[in-house]
Amino acid sequence: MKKILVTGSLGQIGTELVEKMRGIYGNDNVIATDLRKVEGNPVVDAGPFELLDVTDAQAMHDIAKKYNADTIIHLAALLSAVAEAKPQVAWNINMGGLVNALEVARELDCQFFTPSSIGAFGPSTPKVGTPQDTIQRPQTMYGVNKVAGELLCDYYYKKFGVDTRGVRFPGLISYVAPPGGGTTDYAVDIYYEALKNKKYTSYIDKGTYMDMMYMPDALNAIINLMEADPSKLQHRNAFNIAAMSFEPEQIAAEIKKHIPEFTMDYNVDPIRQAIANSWPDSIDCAAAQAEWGFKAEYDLAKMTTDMLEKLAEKGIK
Ligand code: NAD
Ligand code: AKB
Repeated sequence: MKKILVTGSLGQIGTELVEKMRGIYGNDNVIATDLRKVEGNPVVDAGPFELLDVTDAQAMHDIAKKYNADTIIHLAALLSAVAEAKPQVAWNINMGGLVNALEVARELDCQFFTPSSIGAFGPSTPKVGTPQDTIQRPQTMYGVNKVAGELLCDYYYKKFGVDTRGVRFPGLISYVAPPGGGTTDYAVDIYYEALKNKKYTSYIDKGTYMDMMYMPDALNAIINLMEADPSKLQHRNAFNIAAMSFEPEQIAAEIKKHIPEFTMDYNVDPIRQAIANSWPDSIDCAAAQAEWGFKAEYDLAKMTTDMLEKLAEKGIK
């Protein structure tokens, strides 16, 4: 990775990934792009930034060529709850954007990364210890996009030799940029509300387990997989990775250790609850561990301490 083009770079992942990669590869070597521009944001100000709608194939090609990109990190997408509300728009952005990005990678010989998700699994998938290779019959537009995306990336690798790599991210928890409309967002919102109001109303019901990961582990996973020796990769699109699995009562109990007066109640959102019910409780990460040494540093306790500290430093109270 020498010249890296990032799409959707102002989102939850891109905001932190661009900064981390600019620290490693050099400010001028990470070209951030997004549909929108946020003045004063370091992603826009600290290195090259271009407006790019990923459904515009020619514009993506032109920007990649202008900067001599040798790597594409394709992040632009609609997340599960938004995709379920606007399925046709989600298809256009999630699939149209992906095939455009893969075409640019093929034409300009770029290494390629795009994230899949635990949303690529569905109700008929084994729910506990979900294997790397298993049944994938999701019933959400987001899940349909993610399964099709995994297959498309494998196709570009096998048919055209594009070096495509990907992970199935669980819910990502972070304190820098807000999440963009997913099912797992409650596990971020709860920290803000705990500091601001000492209480939280969860839209996900008690007893609903989902895999999660703290953002520093997610960023390391992207970079480590992209730097991994290709001869060791038996899988490519996409590796199961997770750091913890919990249900709302458990994250609330962890927060209570720091904020004893914190309370939580429930007002379950049937749409996001149905999505969560169709996802695994906990996935098996053995392939990622064996093939490129995946390891997460943060568990629920360590993440909670860090989240509350970092949000307090940001002035959230
Ligand atoms: P996000 O919603 O926070 O950010 C997406 C970004 O894409 C936004 O900045 C948005 O402006 C941009 N965008 C939307 N439409 C666009 C378009 N047509 N052209 C260009 N940019 C456009 O998303 P994120 O959380 O950063 O997720 C990035 C990727 O990671 C997605 O593929 C998502 O499915 C995947 N993922 C995320 C999580 C998570 O918990 N955050 C978990 C699993 C997988
Ligand atoms: C979402 O909830 O949509 C994302 C994901 C797990 O893909 N956080």
